[in-house]
Amino acid sequence: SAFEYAPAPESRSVVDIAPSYGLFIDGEFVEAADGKVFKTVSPSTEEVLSEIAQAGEADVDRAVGAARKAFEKWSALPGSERAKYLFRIARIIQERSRELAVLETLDNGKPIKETRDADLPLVAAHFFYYAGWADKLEHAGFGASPRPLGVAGQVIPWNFPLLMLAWKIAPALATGNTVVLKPAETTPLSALFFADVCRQAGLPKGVVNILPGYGDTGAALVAHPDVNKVAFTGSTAVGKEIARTVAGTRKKLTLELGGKGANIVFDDAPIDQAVEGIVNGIFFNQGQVCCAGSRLLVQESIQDELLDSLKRRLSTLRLGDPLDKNTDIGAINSAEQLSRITSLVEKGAAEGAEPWSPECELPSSGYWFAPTLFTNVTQAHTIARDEIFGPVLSVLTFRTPDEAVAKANNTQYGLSAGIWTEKGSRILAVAGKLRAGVVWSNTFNKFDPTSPFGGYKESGFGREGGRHGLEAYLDVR
Ligand code: TXE
Repeated sequence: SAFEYAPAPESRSVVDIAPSYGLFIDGEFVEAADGKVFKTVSPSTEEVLSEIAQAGEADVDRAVGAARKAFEKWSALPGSERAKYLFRIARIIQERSRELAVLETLDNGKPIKETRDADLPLVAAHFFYYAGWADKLEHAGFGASPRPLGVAGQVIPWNFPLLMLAWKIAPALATGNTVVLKPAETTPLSALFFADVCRQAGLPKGVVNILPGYGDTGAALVAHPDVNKVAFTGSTAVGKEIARTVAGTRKKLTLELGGKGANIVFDDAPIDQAVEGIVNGIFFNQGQVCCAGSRLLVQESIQDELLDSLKRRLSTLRLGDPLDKNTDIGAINSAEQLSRITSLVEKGAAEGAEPWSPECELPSSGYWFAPTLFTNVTQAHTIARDEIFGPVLSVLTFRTPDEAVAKANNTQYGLSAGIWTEKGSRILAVAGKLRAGVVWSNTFNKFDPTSPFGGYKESGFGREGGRHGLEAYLDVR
């Protein structure tokens, strides 16, 4: 079958994973005050990778205290001095990117090809980019000398553990804020490794604190009275809960939540290029991407041709060991996520949509889901409305550009969209009508630290990345 290939695994021995890790508070790795720990497993094998200290309320209080104390000196440094630390962090990440890529792949389950070629280069790029802003804030359009907010409480998800950390920490530090960050419970390792990078860079104690834990740790951080700024990426349900907690306080809030991106393919699109974009849009990171192109809107006249090409392409994807450099589809991050995907796919079939998957053998241990596409999907179907956050594509059709726009916008979300056509005028006309924070044309899932990213409607508010990403961490003066 297309799924047989000669494995060439990246060696996991390039990274040292300790049997246990502490919380990172005030420049030191420490145990949780109540001694609690949890395990992190490799989703591709279910092997326990390490035992992690689990932060409770007392630890949140201690970390926020350390960040508050560090804020006085850190915010008073000239921007050019803060820049030096950020440049140093960026360079260390580059130097240690092989270790970090393997670690991220082990803890998350995504293919090494992605951590090596997408996650890690983007992580370093974010630190370089925001290092460059640190001494130019008075030229950023936020007044003559904009002020940092104080202590930032940041809660991140598991789909891009280190990249989400970079999106949150780089702008916070560049603007003179200090940070307490809670990584997701299934992927704490790269954040703890980053703590070590901070030490290596000589970052002053308390400027960055890392508190692994579950949702209750995140909730305690968000609610802490001495946190001035809350930044969250995760589910829309938790985002709303956080918004309720923050309401009535003076904390500044940014939320980056779910999505149901439409990839719109017109009849004049370059088909091969579009097929690559569709595959990248929904199967990159097993579809566990907030801006995934999870709905394909194809112009009716080319539906058959496009679906034939797409199926042929899907039959060549290789699913398996994420450390294998040839692997295209890795493991789903957790048993919980796998069961969420499975139940939505079952619902899709029960409601009358037609599933199709390439022939593909799933490994016997770990969390796996075969690439799936659904045809005969209508807008009323659950799989056309709910975020699946897995390798599942729902195919809908349209006849006119107006119908495409109406269908693309027919969602509670508003994060991303893609347009495939040779006509520049059509790109501009359609993009202007799409209610999505990011619109790609003739490409998909392209990221760059210079571009702001964020959503409309239930996809959240505020922007991360680019000059706009600074705004979330500054008070205008
Ligand atoms: O998200 P949660 P989950 C979507 C996606 C996925 C679904 C559920 O559809 O299927 O959400 O994923 C922390 N206060 N996205 O359950 O629970 C939690 O510990 C403060 C889209 O993993 O939102 C983790 O660190 N924090 C998304 C983080 O929030 C809380 C990425 C995200 O977990 C908390 C992830 C609370 N009450 C999931 N409860 C995206 N936008 O990219 C949990 N957390």
